[in-house]
Amino acid sequence: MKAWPAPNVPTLPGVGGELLVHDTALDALVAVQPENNRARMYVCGITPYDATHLGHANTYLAFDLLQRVLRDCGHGVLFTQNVTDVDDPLLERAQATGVDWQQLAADQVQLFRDDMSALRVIPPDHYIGAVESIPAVVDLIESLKLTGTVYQVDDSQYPDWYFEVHRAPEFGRLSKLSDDAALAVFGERGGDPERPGKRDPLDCLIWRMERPGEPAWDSRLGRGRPGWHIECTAIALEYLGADFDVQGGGSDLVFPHHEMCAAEGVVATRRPFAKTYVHAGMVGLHGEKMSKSKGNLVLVSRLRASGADPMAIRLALLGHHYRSDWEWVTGDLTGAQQRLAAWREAVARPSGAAAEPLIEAVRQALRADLDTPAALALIDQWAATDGDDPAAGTQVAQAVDALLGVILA
Ligand code: 5CA
Ligand code: ZN
Repeated sequence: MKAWPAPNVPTLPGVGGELLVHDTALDALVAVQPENNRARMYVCGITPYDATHLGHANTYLAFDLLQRVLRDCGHGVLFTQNVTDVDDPLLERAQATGVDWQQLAADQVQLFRDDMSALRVIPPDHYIGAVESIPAVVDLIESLKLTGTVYQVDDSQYPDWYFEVHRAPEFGRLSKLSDDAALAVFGERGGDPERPGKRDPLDCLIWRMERPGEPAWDSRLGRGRPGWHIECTAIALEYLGADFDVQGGGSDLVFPHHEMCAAEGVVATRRPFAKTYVHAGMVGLHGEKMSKSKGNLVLVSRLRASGADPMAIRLALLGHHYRSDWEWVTGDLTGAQQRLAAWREAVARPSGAAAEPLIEAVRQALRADLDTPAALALIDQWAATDGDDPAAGTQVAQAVDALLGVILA
């Protein structure tokens, strides 16, 4: 699938250093140390049934920032993202609104591309739809079959395929949920703990047999379509290989999604699925997590259409630490607009305070678990200080572009 145009990312003088990020599995900060100087990163993509809201944008900006910091440390980044372009919520929305599901997905993916390029998010090297990954999914299920960890439910009408999650060593290491909590969350987030015929209520669907009126594809498993988790496992293994550096998404994906992906990956390859699991916090509105299913959304496209500068939207989101959960208020945008204006005015001055100490301090803040609130405060301070270095404005503008993705000049 086509991604979106890449923004220019300047290289700053003096690359090197190390990024520490919070790993969900260890609940600790760990260094990202890619082999051969090339980090492999997978970030779960959208289910395209409604336009990009600020929660999505916040999550994708967190990983954009992570990529920018890795590049500034001197690493290349191989970045893969999926699009869940066939799944229950998409089909249900298409059905409810009388739109063709493929058209709905295509339209929403295009809106997402436009939003991501307006926000200057670096596109993935591989942008892969669930539909186009069906051959890889079927191959992966075939290799799981050889390990004896998959089965068909005893249902003469719909003998769907399931994966035995408890066969994975260390299943649960990401989410660390009790059995009861895991069951409850599984039921809320697309799982089917009550389905009769499963060996364990947490076992996850990997291939769903064709139902009347639903899209389906011929395969060695029977005619059907992929389950959700196996889609990301197959795409990540195909385009990045096992034991890749960073698996990313919002914190609502820790369980069941990333736990299930890791379990499938570990069993299929006998290697760790990813080295580090990084999760962004949830953005809320009016007391609840912003979500397509609840409809309490602030859409990036709508803010842009109402004249908001995408760079101010970007700064508004970067004003919060990527791991925190927070509520969007309109003051976020007005505050960011003021900040953007102050920074733009400061870099346009004929001279300013020396850029080098500022850039080093911003780098240190970002390398310590992407501390954007600290980085932004440092730049505020620089902008409020006079100085006599005529090169400072250009240097700071370039650093803000490279590290934060915000264009000032
Ligand atoms: N297609 C799957 C992943 S394979 C999916 O979760 N799609 S999504 O469209 O529902 O979400 C896309 C990304 O946005 C996920 O990483 C999710 O964690 C994140 N996200 C969704 N809602 C919010 C929110 N309110 N705040 C922050 N991130 C969010
Ligand atoms: Zn995913």
